[in-house]
Amino acid sequence: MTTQNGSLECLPKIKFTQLFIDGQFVDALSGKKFETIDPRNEEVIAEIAEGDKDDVDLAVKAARRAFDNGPWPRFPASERRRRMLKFADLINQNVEELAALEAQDAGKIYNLVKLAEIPSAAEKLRYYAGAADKIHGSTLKMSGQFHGYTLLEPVGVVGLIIPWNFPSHMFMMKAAPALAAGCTMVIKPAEQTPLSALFLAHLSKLVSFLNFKVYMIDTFVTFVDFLQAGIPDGVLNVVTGYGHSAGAAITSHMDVDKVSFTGSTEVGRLVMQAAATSNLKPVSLELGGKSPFIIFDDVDVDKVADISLSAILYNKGELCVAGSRVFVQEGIYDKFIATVLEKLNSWVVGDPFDPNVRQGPQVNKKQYNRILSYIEIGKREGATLLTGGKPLGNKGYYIEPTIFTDVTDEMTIAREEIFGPVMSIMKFKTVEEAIKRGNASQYGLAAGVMTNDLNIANMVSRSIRAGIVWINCYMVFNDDLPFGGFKMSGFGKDSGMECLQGFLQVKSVAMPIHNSPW
Ligand code: TXE
Repeated sequence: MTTQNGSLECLPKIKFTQLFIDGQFVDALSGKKFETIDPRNEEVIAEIAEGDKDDVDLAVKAARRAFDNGPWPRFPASERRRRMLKFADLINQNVEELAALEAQDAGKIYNLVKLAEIPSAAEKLRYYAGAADKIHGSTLKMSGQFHGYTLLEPVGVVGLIIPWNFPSHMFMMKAAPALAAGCTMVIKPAEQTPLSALFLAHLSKLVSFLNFKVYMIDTFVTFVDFLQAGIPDGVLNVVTGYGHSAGAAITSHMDVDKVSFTGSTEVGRLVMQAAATSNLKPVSLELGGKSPFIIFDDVDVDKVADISLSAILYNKGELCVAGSRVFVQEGIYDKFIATVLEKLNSWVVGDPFDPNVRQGPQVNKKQYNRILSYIEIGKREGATLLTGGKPLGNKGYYIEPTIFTDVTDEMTIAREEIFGPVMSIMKFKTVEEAIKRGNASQYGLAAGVMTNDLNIANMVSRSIRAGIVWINCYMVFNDDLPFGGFKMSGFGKDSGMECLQGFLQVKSVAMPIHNSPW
C-alpha cells in the first residue's frame, strides 16, 4: 500500500461501518447512520451505524452474558494473555491499514501513526497481557484466631468512552487493561473517528493457525473454544454513535459497573452525574489541560525550542497534554522567540499522507471554528499575534501554527484549553514566580520543566500540581508510566499498574482458624 518514500498509493477500502455487538457486525436497531468526514477535503468517507440507547442496551446485555457465563473472566489468566498477544500481533500485521484509516478519519500524520501510535496500541496489549497472570491479592495475618486474604476480581462490564485525537491508542489504553483484568466491555469511539475502532473490533475476533497449534497442547480447550480463538463473543463490543445518545446511555446504564472516560471537562461532569444518579458506578476521567511548559535561562535554546514546538504542534495541537502555556525566563526570552520563529519556517502544514508534512488538518469543522475563535479572542484581549492565526487553503480544516506573545495569565487563551496549534508565550523572572503562575490553572494534567539545574528541576516538579511532569523532555509516555490528571483534569490513571487496578475490585475473605498456636 505504501511507496518507498512512505507516501500512500491508495486509500484503504472502508470495510467495517456497523456496530460490533456479541461478535457480529450489525446495523443500528433504528437503521440510522451518520457520516464520517475526511478533514483533508470535507468529503464523506463513509456512513456509519448510529447506535443509541437500545443498541447500547443490547451491547451491555452481551457483555453481561460474557461476563456472567462466558469463558473470558474464567480462563486461566495465561489464556487471556495468549489471546491478547495474538490480538497485538494482528494489529502489527495491519498497521498500514489502521494508520491510513486514522490519517483519513482524523487528519493524523500517516507515517507517525504507522510508526508510533498503532505499534504503541499493540504494545499496550502486550504490556497488560504480561500482567494478566500476575494479578494477585495478599494474605493477612488478622488479629485473633482468623485467617484473611484478598482476591482481586474484575470489576465486571465496563464502558470505555474514547475521544478522537488518538483513536486506536486510547482504545487500547483502556481496552487492554480491562481485558487483562477479565472484564467485558462496551466501547464507544468518538463520532468523529469511528473507523479504526471498528477495524480493531474485527481484529479482536480473528482466528489464526498459530492458535490452533497452541490449542493442541492445551487439553482443557474444547473444539468450541478453538472456533472462538480470538476474544470471545460479547467480551469486546463497539457501539458507534453520538455522545449525547450512545455515550450517555453507557454512563447511565444500570448494568455497567464502571466507566472510563477521556474527553472534555464539560462532559466529564455529565459522566459523573450520570454515574451518581444511576447505579453509583465508579468512573475514571481523563479530561482537558492547560499545561505549563517552563523554560529557565540555562538551557540550550535551540534544543528546547524544538521540544516546545512538538509539545504544542504534535497532532496539530489536539493533545490533552499540549504545552500551551510557555513560560520563558527573561534572560533568553528574545532568543527563544527568534529561534522558534526560525524553526517554523520549515514547518509544513498539509495533507497528512505527504511524508514532508508535519501538521495535518484539525479533526472537524467544530474544532476548526473553535480554534479560530480562540485566536480572535486572543487578539481582542490584547495579546500580540506573532505568527500564524489564519486558516490555510480553501478546502479542509487547516490552520497555521500560531504564536501569541504578551499573554497575561488572566487572558482567555491562557486559561482555556484551545486544543489546536496555538502557543502562548509568557515571560517570568524567578523560580517562585514560574511555580505560582504555572499552578494558576483549573487544570493539572501535565507540565514541562526545562533546566540544567537539578535543584530547580526537582523543586519545580515537586511544586507543580499536575499528574505528570517532564524534565528536559515532553510527551514521553510509556506503558508503565501512570497517566492522569489532578484538579479539573480528572482522576484515575490510564497506563501502568494503577490503570489495571482500576479494572479490579478487592474482595476480602476471612475465616476462623481453630486452636492456632500463632
Ligand atoms: O469532546 P467530548 P468534544 C476537549 C478539547 C476539545 C473539547 C471538545 O478541549 O476541544 O474537549 O471536544 C463522548 N455522555 N477534549 O466535544 O464531547 C463523545 O461522543 C457520554 C480533550 O469532541 O467530551 C466522545 O466519544 N459520552 C480530550 C467523547 O465523549 C459523551 C479529548 C469525547 O467527546 C457525552 C477530546 C455524554 N453526554 C476532547 N458527550 C482529551 N482529554 O484528550 C460526548 N461524549
